[in-house]
Amino acid sequence: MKVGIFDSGIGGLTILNAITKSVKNTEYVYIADTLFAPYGEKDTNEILQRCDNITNCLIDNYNIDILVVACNTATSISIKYLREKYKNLPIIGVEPALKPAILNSKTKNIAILATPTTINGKKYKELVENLSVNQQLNLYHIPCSGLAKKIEEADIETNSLHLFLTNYLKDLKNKNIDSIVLGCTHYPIIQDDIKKFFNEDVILFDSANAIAKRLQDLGKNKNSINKDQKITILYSGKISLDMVNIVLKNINFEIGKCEI
Ligand code: DGN
Repeated sequence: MKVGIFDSGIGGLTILNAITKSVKNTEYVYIADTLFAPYGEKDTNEILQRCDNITNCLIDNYNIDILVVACNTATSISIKYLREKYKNLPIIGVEPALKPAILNSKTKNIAILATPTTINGKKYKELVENLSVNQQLNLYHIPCSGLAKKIEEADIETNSLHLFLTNYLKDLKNKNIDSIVLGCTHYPIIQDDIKKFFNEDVILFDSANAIAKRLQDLGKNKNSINKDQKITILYSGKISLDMVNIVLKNINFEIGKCEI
């Protein structure tokens, strides 16, 4: 089975990391569209066009069986369009893990961190409406403009990141939050830094395991003739190899540039 997966940059590697651990015997081709990153603050039509080009590239050049859109922002904008256009290709998208966070929360005070595009998108608003029915919830939405870019540029474990996070998270300190949704695939990379702003027993939710489970289910009908796992990472602009290695610790991969 061949799986194509993409994000605007290294964020989707947090998804790749989880799925390669549970779905073996598979060839993975990952595209980091770093030439166009970050998607979070870009024009909707431009994002849609990039997602379409990347999907085309993965089908034409790599003959993929399944596509994973490993980016909340790209999913929010393009999933409907891609599913309509590429009818024969199973496509898995990612959305903020609000459901498990609501189920876990005792205080019903939940913070959701994501890009402005995800939080303001129709898809996420529908998710909130569907899940909040008849529930008393306090959802604190934090559109973390610029955070994915900082992570992409390897600005992690620095004072500058701490100040940046302080600006976004300081008002949440006394809100008795017990569950946090990491609604951007970049954010699990800095989850320890985020956790520091909250009580010790706060739980962070991302979507990686749910995507791995979904791929496992979809992959059951595909042939698994590959004996080994093969992972190829392609990037369209610049990429920090250090960051790729941090996310894909102990995983073998080949890496190279691509044109989109
Ligand atoms: N990693 C992406 C997401 O999950 O939304 C977006 C990051 C970005 O390009 N801003």
